[in-house]
Amino acid sequence: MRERLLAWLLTAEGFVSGAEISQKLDISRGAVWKHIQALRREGFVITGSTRRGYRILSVPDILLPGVVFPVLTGKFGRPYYFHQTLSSTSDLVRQLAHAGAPQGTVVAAEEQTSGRGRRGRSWYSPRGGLWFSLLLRPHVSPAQSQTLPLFVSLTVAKGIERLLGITLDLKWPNDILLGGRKTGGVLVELGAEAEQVHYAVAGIGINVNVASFPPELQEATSLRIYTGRRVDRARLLAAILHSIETGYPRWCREGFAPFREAYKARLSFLGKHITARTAGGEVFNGIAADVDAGGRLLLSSAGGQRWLCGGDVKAREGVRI
Ligand code: BT5
Repeated sequence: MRERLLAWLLTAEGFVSGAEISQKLDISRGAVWKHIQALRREGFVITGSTRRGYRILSVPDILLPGVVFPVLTGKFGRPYYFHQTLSSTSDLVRQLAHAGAPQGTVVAAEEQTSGRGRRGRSWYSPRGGLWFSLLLRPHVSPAQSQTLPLFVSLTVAKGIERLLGITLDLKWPNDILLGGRKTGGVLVELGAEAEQVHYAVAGIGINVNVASFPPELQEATSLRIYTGRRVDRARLLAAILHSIETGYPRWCREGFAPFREAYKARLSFLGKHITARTAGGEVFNGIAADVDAGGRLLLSSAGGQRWLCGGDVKAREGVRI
């Protein structure tokens, strides 16, 4: 009920009278007042007078459903769950996936207490960021799903670029960078059997309005630090979901091939000397020469060529990327 009232107030041209609300929503004037008070407690600034009714003056910078719903443009983001604090948004999406939640389900949190990256690494998730997970149910093989993190990173970057008019870089396989510093990351976790993917949880973390980072993350930056302005996180979430949703049917049908050139165009270290560490701990040096349609990175060195399926890369000492 409160969401219907909020959606109405947000889209109304001017004041909406208490009597009209009470009649249309079939609730008492007292109940209308209670909902308005609850919205004020959540941070909405609402002016009201007995004669003219209610009008929203400002919306809080919190990813409440009532703030996010009006700006969503597609199916992704419905249903949408929001929590002030969660261990990890991906944990909740995984539970929802097991309970039969549909593709497009999104869980967002203002902060995560155990946000995670790949291979058990931790992800710093204070207030001010955009931390959310999206449930996908692609009809693809586990082999094709290898390129899902690359596809998601690319479309997340494109969504941010389109909204803010800035250019982002990508770092293979799943990092989003601004001016060479990490601004976001993508973690895809699968629920799959040998032949079939049942679901994929795309966990997306973007340092949006985060103002500072702990000493061990001095290589990180945020959209706010980089652009010098606060970013509307609800609109950013909507832009990212729109971007993923737009490319997703094609990725399901044709895989990563149609996205490969756009991905490579954003890879800041392509053609440069890098050091790569595989998931198994092996270290290779070489020139980052290519990324193929299977999402593998080609390392080229005097010793020959090597295709990497996953791992971490960084610039060789003294090389700027
Ligand atoms: C990632 O892992 O980059 C994937 C991050 C995914 C986070 C989202 S938030 C919503 C959802 N819920 C979750 O629990 N996770 C997802 P990886 O490539 O393994 O990078 C992890 C490394 O990045 C860490 O070891 C740190 O060095 C660094 N790092 C941690 N927090 C950071 C931050 N906020 N900004 C930049 N770098 C960070």
